[in-house]
Amino acid sequence: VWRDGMRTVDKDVQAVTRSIVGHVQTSLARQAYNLDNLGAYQAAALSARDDLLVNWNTTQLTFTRKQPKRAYYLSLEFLMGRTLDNALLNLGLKDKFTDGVQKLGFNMEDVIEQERDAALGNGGLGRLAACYLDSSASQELPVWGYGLRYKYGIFQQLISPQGEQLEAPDPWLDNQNPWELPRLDVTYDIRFYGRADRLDDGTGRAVWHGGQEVLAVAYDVMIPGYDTASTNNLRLWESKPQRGFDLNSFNAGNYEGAVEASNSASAITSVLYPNDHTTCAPNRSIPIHFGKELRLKQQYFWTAASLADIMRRFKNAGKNIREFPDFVAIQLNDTHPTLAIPELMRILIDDEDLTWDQAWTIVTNTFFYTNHTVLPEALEKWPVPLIENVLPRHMQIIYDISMNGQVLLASNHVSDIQLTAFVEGQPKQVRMAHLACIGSRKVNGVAELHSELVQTTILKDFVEFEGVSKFGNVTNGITPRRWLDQCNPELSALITKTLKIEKSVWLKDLTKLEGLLPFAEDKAFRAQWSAIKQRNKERLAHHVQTTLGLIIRTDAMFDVQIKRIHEYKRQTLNILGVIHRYFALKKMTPEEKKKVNRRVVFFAGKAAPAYYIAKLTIRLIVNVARVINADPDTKEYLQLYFLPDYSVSLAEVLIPASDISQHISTAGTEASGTSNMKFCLNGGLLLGTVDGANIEIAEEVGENNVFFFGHLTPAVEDLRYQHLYHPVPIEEKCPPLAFVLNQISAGVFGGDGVYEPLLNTIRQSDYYLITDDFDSYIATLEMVDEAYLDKEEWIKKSIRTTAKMGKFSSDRAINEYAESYWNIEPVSIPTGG
Ligand code: 26Q
Repeated sequence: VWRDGMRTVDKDVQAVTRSIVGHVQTSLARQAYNLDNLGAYQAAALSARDDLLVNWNTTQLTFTRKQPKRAYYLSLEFLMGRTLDNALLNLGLKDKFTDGVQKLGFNMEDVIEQERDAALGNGGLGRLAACYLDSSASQELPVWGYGLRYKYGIFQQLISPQGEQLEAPDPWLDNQNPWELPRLDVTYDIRFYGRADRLDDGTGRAVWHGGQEVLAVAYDVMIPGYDTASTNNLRLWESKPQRGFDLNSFNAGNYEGAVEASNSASAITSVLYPNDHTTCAPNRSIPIHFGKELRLKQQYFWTAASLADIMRRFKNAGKNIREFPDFVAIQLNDTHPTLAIPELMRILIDDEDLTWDQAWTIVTNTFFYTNHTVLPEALEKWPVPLIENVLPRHMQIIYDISMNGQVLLASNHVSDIQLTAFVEGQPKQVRMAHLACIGSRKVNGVAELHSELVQTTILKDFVEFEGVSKFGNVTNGITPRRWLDQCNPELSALITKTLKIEKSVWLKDLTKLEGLLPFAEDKAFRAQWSAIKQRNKERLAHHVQTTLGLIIRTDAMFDVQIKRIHEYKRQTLNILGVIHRYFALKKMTPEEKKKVNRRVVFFAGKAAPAYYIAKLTIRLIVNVARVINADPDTKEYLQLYFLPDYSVSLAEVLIPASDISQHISTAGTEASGTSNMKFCLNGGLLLGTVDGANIEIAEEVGENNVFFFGHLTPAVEDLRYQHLYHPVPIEEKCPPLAFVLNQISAGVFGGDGVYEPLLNTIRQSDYYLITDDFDSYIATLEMVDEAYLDKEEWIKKSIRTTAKMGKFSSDRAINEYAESYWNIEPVSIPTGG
């Protein structure tokens, strides 16, 4: 018998039940005998929260006493998912609680399912932030997260009978949230608009006054480390009016005006922006500035409150302001928090009386910037007039930073200083990536290839100017606690048994998985391995049946693509491949069909509400599914599902069930990808392009264990040039693809011509190279089929893949940030409160 991890809280089952029942009576004001699952969840959560609080307090007290250098992770998104299961696992109390709720007549899995996801993020960037918090606490690193407490997280996705995506609000706080602690005493006044008057004392200082003031209120979320008492904090800001409403307007009879200011204050943190990779509506049918002011206000509100909080903590420690970078490192998660750079300049110059140079030295030793994309349309740019209006003082500072940069550049004999200017264009816009770069100590990308592209494309001129040593790479990682132990408990147990080490050892040093390699040769082990995959498929099928009422066959290969819907991720390539397979099946004789590998293809993912082409892609998938799944000629061999409302919790069911997953972005477009790591960790094989972290996964697991296809990054630009200046009709270039497109146009999947704009993106510029990669994609899918038919060989690949995923633990990634960038060290926390 191995321990389920060191218990950081000492408790027996009786104490657990007592505590749960206590919460039923006193916190929920209910009786234990007529409790439902939701009540049981709430009481269990409150009970677990008591335990978290003890560790959280000890941790924060230890930090205050020891005053270590701390790191702050500024992210507009934290895609946390559910908390209860994770909290119990990290506390080492899962077994006790499972027994405890059972004694009260409940099933732990049902109880866990009652919790709503905290979905304060769009996708990869937000989930990465969540994994990094888990790893920071687990590595006992003094790291806090700062974000916004959106009232509504990412929208809920519904699919209409026509297959269209519909968006509904996500009122995740409706059932109240046991995981947050309101800190109504921790507040800051945040100013917008008004005027900035420079003092004419030659210091460059200014006074910013007037305008609107909004209150930032702190809510703290406890982040428990795994197998340690170390419990970090995620501080989320809520916006509130400074006073309930404007009494002057009210008394003057202007009731609407009286509540208007109050509404506009609350609006700042009311909803997460559902766009990823597009800073404006992609089809440009919506004016570029539409809705942008609120986003800018979100960004400033959050960075200003976070910096004020960091500054207050720093000052309470009684240090000299010049020591700021010795005690504070701030990581900018993409350019969204870039306003923190001019904001810290403002604080240091206007409030702390430092000179420009003193302030700039502090700033450029405090910030670190991670880039998450090189797609041009995703790079943030803010119109100068908008910043001037909302943040007049910051616009002055940005101009000053720009001017100083230009002077420096000129003295460094940089060839074309225009390129590095970050206030450019007509109308003038501020390029946030340039500002983030120049104001940071280090800049990194999120996978080797991507970091290379950052240095050779978007920030090329800064490499020339500031030297290559400013630039680096930290390949993303994922937490093996959630993405293996929690989502795939059977596989986790088999691994522990096989490695003959405690679970807490390999979950904290994931390279230990290599010990599984010899067992790939062990037939009995392979049988257990594949039986677990089979049960995970049945678990998924059961989930789909209970939530959607669909019956899915489980005696087939499960082929999964789950991620935000975007042209660069090429869900279109996948669906066109499915249609190609469908017609191939229809042509087969019964004899031929017998040799076919059965496939169930799953898609899930949300489209940005204004992203017309992405929404059409969903519609096409849903309608193709309708035809294929009903066709008696093919339905035994090919099934297709679009699962609505993709979420962290849905991913936790889908990923362990996958035989193969698709990560098929046009080469050079996917910065890293992180679900690729999750699938491989769970023994799913990877079908992908030579892009992002796929490349490093292949390096680890061996090229013979992944399925690569498609053109490579250096070819992409040339191919696009060819499309533009030497177009070849698809009929000539790729007849099988032309056939598929024509079938869609002919209405085989209904739609009455609605898909034409989507098909035209391929027929016309084909920016994402569907026509160039289709043949090799189809050929590779066939290789996958063939490989799957050799069951034993496939399981070996699966085992070897899991065994070699150690590098992709977010523990490794967070340690790289801590050591090479932030210069922070672990602080051990005494157990037992
Ligand atoms: C920006 C301005 C205005 C409105 C929205 C945005 C915005 C919001 C979210 C822009 C981008 C995002 C999200 C980007 C994202 O998730 N990127 C992904 O980050 C992952 C973690 O590094 C990578 O693995 C993925 O490759 C990358 O696409």
